[in-house]
Amino acid sequence: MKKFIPILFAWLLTAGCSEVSPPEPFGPLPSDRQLAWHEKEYYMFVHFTVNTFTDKEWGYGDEKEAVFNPTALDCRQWAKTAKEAGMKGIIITAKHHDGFCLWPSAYTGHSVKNSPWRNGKGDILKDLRQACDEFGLELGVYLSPWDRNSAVYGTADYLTYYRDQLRELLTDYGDIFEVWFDGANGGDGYYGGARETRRIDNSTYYDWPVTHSIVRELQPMAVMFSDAGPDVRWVGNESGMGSLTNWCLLKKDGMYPGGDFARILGEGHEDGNYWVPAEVDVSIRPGWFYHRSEDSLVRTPENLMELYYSSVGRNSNLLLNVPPDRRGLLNEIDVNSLLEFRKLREMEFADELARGKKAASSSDRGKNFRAALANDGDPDTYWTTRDDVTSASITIDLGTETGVNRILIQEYIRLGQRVKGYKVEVLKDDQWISVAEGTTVGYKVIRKFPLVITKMVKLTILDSKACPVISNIELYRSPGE
Ligand code: FUL
Repeated sequence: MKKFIPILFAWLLTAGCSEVSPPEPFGPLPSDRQLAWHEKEYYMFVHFTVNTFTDKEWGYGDEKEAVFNPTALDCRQWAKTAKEAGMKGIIITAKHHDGFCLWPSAYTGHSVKNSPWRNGKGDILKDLRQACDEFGLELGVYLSPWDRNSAVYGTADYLTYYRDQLRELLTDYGDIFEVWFDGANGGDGYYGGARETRRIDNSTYYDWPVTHSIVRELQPMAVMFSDAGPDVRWVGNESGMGSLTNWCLLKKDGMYPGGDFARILGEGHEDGNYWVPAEVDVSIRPGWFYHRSEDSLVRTPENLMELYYSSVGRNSNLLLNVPPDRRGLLNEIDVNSLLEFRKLREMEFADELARGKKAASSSDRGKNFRAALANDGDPDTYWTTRDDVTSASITIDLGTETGVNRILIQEYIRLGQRVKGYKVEVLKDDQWISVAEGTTVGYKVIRKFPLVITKMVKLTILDSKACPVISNIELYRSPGE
């Protein structure tokens, strides 16, 4: 009998542990840099170059440096606005397709150093770095792979040039949180005076793995964006629409920037083998660059709120472009809209109703994984079930009849993206009424539904790739529809 005691003890120990040990991670997982990126949610895109002064969207590459002459450029105003708007960072077009560089690159004369702005002594990247530091924002860079100014574009020498410029940007301007690789390649351009059409093969010419390794080496915490990642993917449109079904997963092998993948990029791949979440890039104006003729077409705060729901509310980050005008300032019209949008957002999510309320679930995994951990306000705790459960519900008891019209749900994505289907119901006259249904959740979804007065809200995970792991549920009564 004596020898069985240790065995019994060991059995009890493992049985006890297995009940309270966390689920194993499932499928592809986000890296630390991607986790940090998810949490940024909303940041500013700044499109600024010679186009601002020539009133174009795509410069041909033959613009004289002399045209670049902002009269009152102030990166502090950009950063202050971004901060006050509730954004977490700024990504700037260090070089757009026209090839003009906003920093004094050592590798070309086609830059601010030959412009009249500050007698050629200015450096917008440097100013913006300082401004971002002052306002507690992160900095990202867009370096257009297509360069309509460069004489060597289309040859191997251009790749050396491109990578040298990238090294400058990633070495001289502090920590960079995101590097943006655009997929556009239009063909014709100035190309050092050749004025011709140059076609490259998007799938091979840029030899992306080499460029990616430079970013990893110089800025290990920076995520790289392109149509095909490697870290963050384009959402497939420029109208601000995240996909309702949105997997952070992608089969990116064989994909490349500028390929014909727009249809896939919205949803991602349910069975994707890499974590490559979607970013929604969209402009506050019809164009990406400032045009006075579009002053009356700036998105309203209400429209920006819709964008927020169709991006952040659909498991995507929102990269909102706000282009400086010819003074080098964000225009007053845009600034007002951004700040009013912030107020709207604060009103929309003013009173969280679920925090700390009684929560119960149809099933849980044990002590450290109970329902109450989904509405405790702690993103590092979660409600989950035993491994063999892929459908379960959690009910939040609001205590009294309460008006509700929004739900926010988050998966604990450190353990993978799992949920494939869910529904939200409220108790009305002793009956459960469905108010929202959906497919994926991921980092975050926010769903609107018509105002209901109820005491109980139930989230049912209808299907999940593995046991659901829900880190957060919030409920709101917003003044909006
Ligand atoms: C596109 C570019 O061609 C536009 O000019 C803009 O920069 C947008 C963000 O990406 O591909």
